[in-house]
Amino acid sequence: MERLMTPIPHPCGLDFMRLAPDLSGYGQIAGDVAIAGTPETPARRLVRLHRRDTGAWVADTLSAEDGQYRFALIDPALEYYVVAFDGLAAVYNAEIADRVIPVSAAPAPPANTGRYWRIHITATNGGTASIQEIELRATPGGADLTTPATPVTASSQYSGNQAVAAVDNLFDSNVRAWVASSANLPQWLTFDLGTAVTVAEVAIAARNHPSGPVSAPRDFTIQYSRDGDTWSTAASYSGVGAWQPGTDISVGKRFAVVPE
Ligand SMILES: [Ca+2]
Repeated sequence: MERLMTPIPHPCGLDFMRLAPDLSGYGQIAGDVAIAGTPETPARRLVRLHRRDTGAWVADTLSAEDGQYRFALIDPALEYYVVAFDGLAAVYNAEIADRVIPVSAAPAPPANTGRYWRIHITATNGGTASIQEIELRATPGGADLTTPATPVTASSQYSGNQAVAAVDNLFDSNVRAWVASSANLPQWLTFDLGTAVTVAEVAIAARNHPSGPVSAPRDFTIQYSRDGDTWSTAASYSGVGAWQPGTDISVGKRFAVVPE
């Protein structure tokens, strides 16, 4: 006699798995197979997953030597039943676990964490948007996550004031600042940090130029994205004024980034 335990989540036991091509998702079903007795004997068995509503076959796997098996990448919204049997040996009857509900393993995107970050400017203090230098920091007052090699793109850039100038760590000339190519808004700068990071603080220095303070951001958001395509807003700021020409990052302003 063989029994099939009610499946429970566990991280291993996957030996091989064959999936019907029409079902997928982030659901997981895990359990173990054992031969009844004192003690029970773990059993290596063919384990087959079916949809409970239609009986359609979904996937096969083999339980490991310790009896454990796992199905992954299945639809978490469906119910299933699981059949374990010993195939050609035919010593034991097949055992069924019915009404099995997957555990959803969908990865929850962490708040305030992304590979791509940007400043999205919807208003300046009157001039064409510009920034001398911007720093993204994992901790307040911490190291700058950008470097002069960080890929930067902009909504637009003036020919002599490229987007990369916002992360070149140079303040000595106003050409070392990013300047948009027109006074149109919004304007933005996007940074590819290479891997997902959490940003806790942004420091911004206005362009080191007489026009820097009026061209500095007034209303803006700090946004993050996992793919550079879909954006989430980490923090919003409005009415930010009283900027000084940015001769150093300490002349700029610091903004705490808190998930919204
Ligand atoms: Ca710069």
